[in-house]
Amino acid sequence: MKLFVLLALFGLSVAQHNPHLRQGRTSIVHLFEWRWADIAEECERFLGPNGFGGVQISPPNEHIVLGSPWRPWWQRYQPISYNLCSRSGSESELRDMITRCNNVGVNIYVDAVINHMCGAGGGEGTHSSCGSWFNAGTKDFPSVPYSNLDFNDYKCRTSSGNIENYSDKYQVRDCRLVSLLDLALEKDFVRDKVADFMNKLIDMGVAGFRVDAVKHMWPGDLDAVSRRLHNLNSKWFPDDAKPFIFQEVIDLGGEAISAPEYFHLGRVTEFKYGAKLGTVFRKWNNEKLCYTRNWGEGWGFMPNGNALVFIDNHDNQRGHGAGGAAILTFWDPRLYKMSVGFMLAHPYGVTRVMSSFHWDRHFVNGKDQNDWMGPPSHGNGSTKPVPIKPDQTCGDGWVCEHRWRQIKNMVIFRNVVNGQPFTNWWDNNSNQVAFGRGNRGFIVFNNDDWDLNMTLSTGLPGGVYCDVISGQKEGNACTGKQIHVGSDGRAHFFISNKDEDPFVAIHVDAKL
Ligand code: QV4
Ligand code: CA
Repeated sequence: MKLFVLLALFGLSVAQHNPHLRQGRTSIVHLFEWRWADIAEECERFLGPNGFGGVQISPPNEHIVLGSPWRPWWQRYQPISYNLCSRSGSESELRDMITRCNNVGVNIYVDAVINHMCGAGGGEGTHSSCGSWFNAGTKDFPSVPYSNLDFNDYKCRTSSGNIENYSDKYQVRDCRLVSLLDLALEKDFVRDKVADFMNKLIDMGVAGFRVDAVKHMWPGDLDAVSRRLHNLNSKWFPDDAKPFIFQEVIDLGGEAISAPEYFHLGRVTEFKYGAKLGTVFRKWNNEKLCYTRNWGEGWGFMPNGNALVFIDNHDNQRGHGAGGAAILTFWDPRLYKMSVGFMLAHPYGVTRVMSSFHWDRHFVNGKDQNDWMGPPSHGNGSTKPVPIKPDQTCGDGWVCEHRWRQIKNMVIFRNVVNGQPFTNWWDNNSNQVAFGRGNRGFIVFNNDDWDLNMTLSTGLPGGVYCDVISGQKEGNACTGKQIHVGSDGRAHFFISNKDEDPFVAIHVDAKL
């Protein structure tokens, strides 16, 4: 009987670790600050056809609107209500996007901000994305409705009311994160409101949630919310499918709260991944690419089945959150493409690709003064659409890393090698490495300051393959390097350290 209960609990929790990706798809892309109308188009014209599995969207609920024309991107992390109108669009646009993306096999994951409402200094009025009245001073949010009874201040013991010390877990969970009004998730009323919000989205067809600021909430409270959640909409998902939950917990070690406290509730963001891989590709701290032979759990990362991995996110690409200067971003395109390629080729974790907008970086004493800048916008503060140029890249300040040929092709690579083991490792004791994924794909990196010139065992069937980094297979032609794999599975690779992208990737779907 006990065993049965244990198994049942285990089954329940494991369900929330499954992203329910469809048709052999494997990766999620974060379309940071995109409008719903643009995401719907992108699902149909690009993400669906190129094998992307899902989109993490920016918070869809009503948020504070700050200044004119200031409007920092982070205003969306200050909820005013759970009405579904935001900087990205209206509820009907949101619903249309979810339907259209689902219909082409692309899942939607919602960024759920449920730890807090707006900052204590957010004032009074209707400066909110749906125009709802609120008063941050008296903690009144009538369109939820929350009142001052629904916040944690009575439990917080710091004099400022803010989190002052991350080695005190009570502060971290019961006090205000940078003054954000902290919700009393121990109350059934608050749990019900949060679950209603998430259930509305589940019923609309989303596949799960990136839960914001999870370190700042008690696992027991999250469990109570999670038990209230509906199964996914059976129009697109299997019966009894639970929403995929991935929790933002920054755990680089050394704090009172650690990632394993949340493993039973869903996956957890593995922030060590990008911080370490950035250090390796930058060759800082005497790191070398050859040390990644045991990449994953061997590097002290969380168990594979718990991890959601990424090179950078919307915080640490601009100095917020964790990871510091080691984090690679689109600002360092050569190393960035290599590290994203490495991540997508490697079997560890559920992978998330970042898609950003440009902003005017302006460093003073090492700090970017413009780390607040919001998405490309019109004069009235509304977000600009994402125009697609004839060469398929994006215009108007949208970076669209996910459309870069090398990254898009590695998303496809991951689908092609899905389920295959990590095989045929080779390294030169320095920064040249290669590995395969069973008999489906093979990748070679040269991050040394000299050429790579080697014959390697690929594990692939003999034939001519098109490198999907320097080009790609188009019809029966190859626009990049061609790699000849012998009947013994061996192939010769030459990668100059001066190549635009000093890595090569081949897979069975790019065989000529
Ligand atoms: C400031 C001061 C406070 C002061 C207050 C007075 O810092 O000490 O009390 O003014 O009014 C913004 C401002 C911040 C301001 C705050 C409240 O940057 O200076 O406080 O608003 O007005 C994003 C941004 C934050 C932003 C927040 C809310 O990164 O800068 O704060 O949105 O708009 C930790 C957490 C982790 C978190 C990470 C950034 O453990 O959970 O920090 N990451 C997530 C999101 C992130 C988001 C939040 C959490 C909050 O990924 O984007 O913060 O929802 O590591
Ligand atoms: Ca809290």
